[in-house]
Amino acid sequence: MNQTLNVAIIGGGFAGIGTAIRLKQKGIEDFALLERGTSAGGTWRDNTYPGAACDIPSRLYSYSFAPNPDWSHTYSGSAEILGYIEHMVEAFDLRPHFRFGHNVTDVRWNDATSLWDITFDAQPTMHARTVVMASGPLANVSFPAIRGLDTFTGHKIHSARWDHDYDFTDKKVAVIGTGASGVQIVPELVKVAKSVKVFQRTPGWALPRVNFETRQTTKDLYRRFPTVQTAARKAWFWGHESVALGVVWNSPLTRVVEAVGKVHLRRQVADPWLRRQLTPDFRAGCKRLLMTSEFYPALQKDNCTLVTWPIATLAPDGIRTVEGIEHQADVIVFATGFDVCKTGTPVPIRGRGGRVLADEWSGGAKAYKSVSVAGYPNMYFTFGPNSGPGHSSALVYMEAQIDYLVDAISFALSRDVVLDVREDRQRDYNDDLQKRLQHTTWNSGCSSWYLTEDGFNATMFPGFATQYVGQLKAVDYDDYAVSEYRPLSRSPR
Ligand code: N01
Repeated sequence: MNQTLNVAIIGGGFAGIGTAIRLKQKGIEDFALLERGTSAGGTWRDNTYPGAACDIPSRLYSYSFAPNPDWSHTYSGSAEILGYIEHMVEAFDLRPHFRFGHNVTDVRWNDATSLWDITFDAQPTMHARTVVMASGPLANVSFPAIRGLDTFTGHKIHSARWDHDYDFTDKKVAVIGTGASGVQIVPELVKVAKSVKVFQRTPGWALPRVNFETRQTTKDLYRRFPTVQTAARKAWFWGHESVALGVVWNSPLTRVVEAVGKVHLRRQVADPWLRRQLTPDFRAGCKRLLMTSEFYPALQKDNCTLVTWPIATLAPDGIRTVEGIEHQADVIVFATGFDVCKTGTPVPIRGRGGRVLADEWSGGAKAYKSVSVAGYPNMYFTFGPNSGPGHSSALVYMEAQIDYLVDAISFALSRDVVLDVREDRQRDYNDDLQKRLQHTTWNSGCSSWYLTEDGFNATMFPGFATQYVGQLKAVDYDDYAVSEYRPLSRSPR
């Protein structure tokens, strides 16, 4: 096997697969998808908890270059999304490019060879002219730093590593966390468990999610007339753009979003005390909005209890809250989110002259247009710093990144050059970005996985999706230092 690749893509989830498809469509075939797991799918392979679904409509949570007329519902479940991903792998013949069981441990630029050296825990080192970091922000699960975590003798399950062998029937279940995952899991567990206690630290803003089944006639229409499907996607796109003014920016329209949330709560929860416990005390959008019509009704089932006392410690038989009550549990479900890398890098990355990206990002990650980082030539990030949408589909943003980086890769390969984004362009871009972030809901005073402990926002893009996509429409090579690729200076191996 050729161990010096034109492109190494790290991660075989949505971003890696999208990159692979676009590379192939540009005629670039010498690439590998380096995946630590044993199958494709990334977060949608890992998140198989009951009720797992996307809270963005499937028409928009899919690639425009791989439209799927067969989405069964407005919002699809995780199995269907994984099926879509697997279908892309087959339809675009990506399987030969996959290297499963390749757990990257180090990525290092070699100044002498102008190549990236990629090392693994159990595979020989590879070399690549280009690296695309597509490992995703939500890959590593996070167990909270709760006292006594190891003392609990019952079963522990994390939302993103579901144990499908565990039978919840007639069990006493505790769920910690009421974020996007928690609100999807609880309605499913109350259907089978004896009791479900939901431990909520911070109530979030929830908006209704109305999920319609797609009729066969609609699917047929989309198949026969793809432009109709494109139009439907555009309609969803602009629908989401229209809510950005209230969700992205801390503006008078944020009050309108909050009013919708309050009406939703009032319509679904009659008990004023429960309503009060579920009422957020931060601006809507600051944390990710919860799209659910099932969570509040589930909490009011006879076998479900909301616990809002802070957790003091886990005990052998359950969870003890600070007022001294011990809540017995057979199993604890941790819907406590992910270990999101905002101040380091998912794997050690060394650039020109041995510079270490984790050190440069120790105060918060920064990149140029979220895709390139100065000093790390021919390396591109998907879902890189400040590329998160608060109001639209991550895949819309990802598609823009992919098209941009594939253009840059194609340019560099065809002209035998190395592209390194200019430090001044990156600095100016980030100075402006951070100023704009001050006016957003995310920076309006709540804690979320979007911010570092110091409150630095390295995650979200402060604008419309149209602006994000627009800035990546074309690569401006003036933004990059372009140098000759000198393969002859390659050191002997
Ligand atoms: O994780 P989260 P998630 N004691 O970090 C609580 C994506 N996603 O897995 O808010 C008690 O949002 C924590 O409480 P608090 C999406 O991007 C997408 O739910 O920090 N509680 C919170 O309630 C999302 O943003 C879909 O006070 C503790 C919860 O655990 C991202 O994944 C579906 C605690 C963690 O919420 C993460 O969502 C699902 C402690 N010590 C997920 N520590 C789609 O539909 C944490 N918590 C696309």
